[in-house]
Amino acid sequence: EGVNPQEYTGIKLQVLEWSEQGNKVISAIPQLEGKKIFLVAATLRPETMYGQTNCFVGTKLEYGFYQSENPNEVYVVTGRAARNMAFQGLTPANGQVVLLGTVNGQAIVGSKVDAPLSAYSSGVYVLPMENVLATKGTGVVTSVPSDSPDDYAALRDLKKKTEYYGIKPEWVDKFEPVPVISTPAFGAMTAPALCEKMKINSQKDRVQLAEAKDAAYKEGFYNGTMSVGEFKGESVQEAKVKVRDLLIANGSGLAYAE
Ligand code: A2H
Repeated sequence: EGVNPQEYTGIKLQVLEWSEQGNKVISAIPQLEGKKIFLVAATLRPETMYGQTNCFVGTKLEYGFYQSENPNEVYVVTGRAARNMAFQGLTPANGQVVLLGTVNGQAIVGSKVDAPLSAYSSGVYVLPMENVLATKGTGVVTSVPSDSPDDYAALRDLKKKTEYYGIKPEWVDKFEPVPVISTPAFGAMTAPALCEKMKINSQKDRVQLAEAKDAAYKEGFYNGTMSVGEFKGESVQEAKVKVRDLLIANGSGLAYAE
């Protein structure tokens, strides 16, 4: 971790339908009754949210249900993130953390969530990813396989081996990457182009993925143009803050730093 704060955009993915396991967990927590529950993902690329195809959690991570600043809303994040949120106006009172219950990442896999701005407007699924760190962000990663090599590699692994990963084919089958940003170097979809060029075979190819992530981020930021959405035709540098502001203004995003 560096010395400068990292400014994320928190993306609020409302749970539309719980997995079987998730349903058992939430049914046993009376304080959750009647509340809107959101998985909150931390992203550095709010302008890519049009291309969300799923949401990733760590199967071995523990998540909490935390009362948010809004009495009707509960956030699902790691305990570490909740403690940070308590000093950023995202809990009922400054410094206060109100934990209503806990759930293991594995139990929420297969839940259906609403991904704000996504082309998949009827919802996307919560899926497992091997490299979700407990020490970064909220422990929830929203997946944009068109522009994130990590997300592309992980989603492709899942599509190839649904049984191995314990997921249903319908959670991944029709969720293909969608073009969001075009760049001179990588065309309509940066992550698939880079993964092919660098022969990245799976989410386990950590060294090449780190390199691809760097290349994708730089090319997208400096040379990318929006191909969809409210700011279509604008540069990524301009659109980044506008999409972030739009998400925050319509209540589906929040400012989160650590
Ligand atoms: B980014 P930094 Cl399109 N574990 O969002 C692993 N990865 C995590 C995480 C965690 N606990 N929390 C957040 N992240 C991911 C979009 C995106 C991201 C795109 C392209 C690149 C990219 C869609 N996923 O990140 O180490 C999140 O994925 C590469 C910079 O704090 C978040 O932004 O710099 C990014 O890593 C934060 O990484």
